[in-house]
Amino acid sequence: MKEKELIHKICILGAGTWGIALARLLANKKYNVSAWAPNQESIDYLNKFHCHPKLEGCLIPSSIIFTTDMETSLKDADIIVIAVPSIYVRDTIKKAKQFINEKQIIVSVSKGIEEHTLYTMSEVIRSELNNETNLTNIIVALSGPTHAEEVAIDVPSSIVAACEQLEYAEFIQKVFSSKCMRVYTNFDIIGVEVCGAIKNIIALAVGMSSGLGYGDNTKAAIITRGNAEIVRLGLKMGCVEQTFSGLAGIGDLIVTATSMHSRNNMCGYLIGQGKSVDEAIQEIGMVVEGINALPAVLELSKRYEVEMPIVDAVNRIVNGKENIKKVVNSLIERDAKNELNKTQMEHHYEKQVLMDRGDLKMKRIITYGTFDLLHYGHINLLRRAKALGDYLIVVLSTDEFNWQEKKKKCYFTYEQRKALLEAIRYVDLVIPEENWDQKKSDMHEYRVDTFVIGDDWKGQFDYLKDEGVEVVYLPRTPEISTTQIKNDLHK
Ligand code: C2G
Repeated sequence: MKEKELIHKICILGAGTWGIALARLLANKKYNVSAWAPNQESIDYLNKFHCHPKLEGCLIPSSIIFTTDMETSLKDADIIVIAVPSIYVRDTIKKAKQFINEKQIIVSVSKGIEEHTLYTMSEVIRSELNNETNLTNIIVALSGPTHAEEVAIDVPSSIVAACEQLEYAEFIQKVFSSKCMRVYTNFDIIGVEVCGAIKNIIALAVGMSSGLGYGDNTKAAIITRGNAEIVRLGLKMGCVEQTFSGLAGIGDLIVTATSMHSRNNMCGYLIGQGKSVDEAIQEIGMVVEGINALPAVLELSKRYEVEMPIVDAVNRIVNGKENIKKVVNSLIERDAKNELNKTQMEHHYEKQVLMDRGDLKMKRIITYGTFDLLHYGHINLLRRAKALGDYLIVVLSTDEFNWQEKKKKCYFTYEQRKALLEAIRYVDLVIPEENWDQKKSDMHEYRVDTFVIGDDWKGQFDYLKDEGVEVVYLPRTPEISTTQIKNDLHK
């Protein structure tokens, strides 16, 4: 991993407001920065005046070299920042890859999802680098609540550096951290990119509501329900739930949906005021990523069968040319919904906790049993099992398994026994035990560290050690058992 002094040069492809704001941040940290853009006129202006018409009060360091020559710009760069609008990312990489070597780390700061492929920007970059050139560069996404206009004048900001290989996210964290930029890391790069793309559409909706004259309540409602749509889709795509309540998620959604710096918010506002989409984009004069993201996000919501009424409404207004008032009212009149889709969210959340906290070296314990007529002997077992780690999974014998295999007729059904176990604070997850042989695969599926069971089973499950699992037999609580309870109640 290169240290700071070993970074000879950073190349920024895309000298728009965000590319320039980042170039300035890096140049102020004394990095050698080159910024490329295709347009000679804008490059000449930047080299001559060291300022940008859309970045008021921003003094661009003269050390930054602006050029239209991609090869020179990329030469000897250790880090390449992709800061072009999302619809130009593929084409830019196509042109750049002949000058790229795979030791260079690529940082994507474009927000969008590609139409047809439904790829996020890091996936677009990856596919283009692989295409004929088989380049396997590390790609880090950098995304968060960071309007270029504010970063360009050192307004304190925060952002997320996301990469599956966390050590590279941490490397980029160091490179981009400054006294006014606080960088966090996250391994969930797809989640970070999905948030960054879809929040632009929600911001369009918020702008539209303001343009229609609706108030802050409406704004908050659309932001909240818009975030719920992003979370629903993201979870179905296998993203990590916490990403959506982080900087790249709700953080970016708030800043995009509430700030007049936001082109998406402004564009929505103009449409709400009665301008056509084209007139609104024309007036903004810059790329409106929310408009570009619509087709792909709609396609994703269909592919993953996720209801996204706000995204759908924005699409009907932008592409369906439907009357905005009619669409907005139809949204408000939709059938009432409960806020939590508990089962799906609950199940996914448990899985996510397992996966996320797994990276924090969480110790996972598993135990099996019938747990009928729950009593303090069971509790003693569960408490001691949990004390051996951080996360306790109880694999609960189903009614069929009990009857067929253990000849046990339970007093409580599986669902009742499950609910009782889930109410115990030692228990983190309850899953069904359907046969004697599932233990081996359970150990791998749930990445178990330790198998625990009462010592009435001593020696029966030692074979699990071959699965890399510690096997612990805990002394039973002697004087109590479910059978005992039944017998006593019989007398
Ligand atoms: N237990 C205990 N003390 C008791 C009663 C039970 O420590 N007085 C423990 C058992 O040793 C077991 C757990 O509580 O670890 C659940 O007990 P049962 O419901 O009787 O479980 P069992 O029928 O033994 O099922 O595949 C393994 C089986 O599912 C275990």
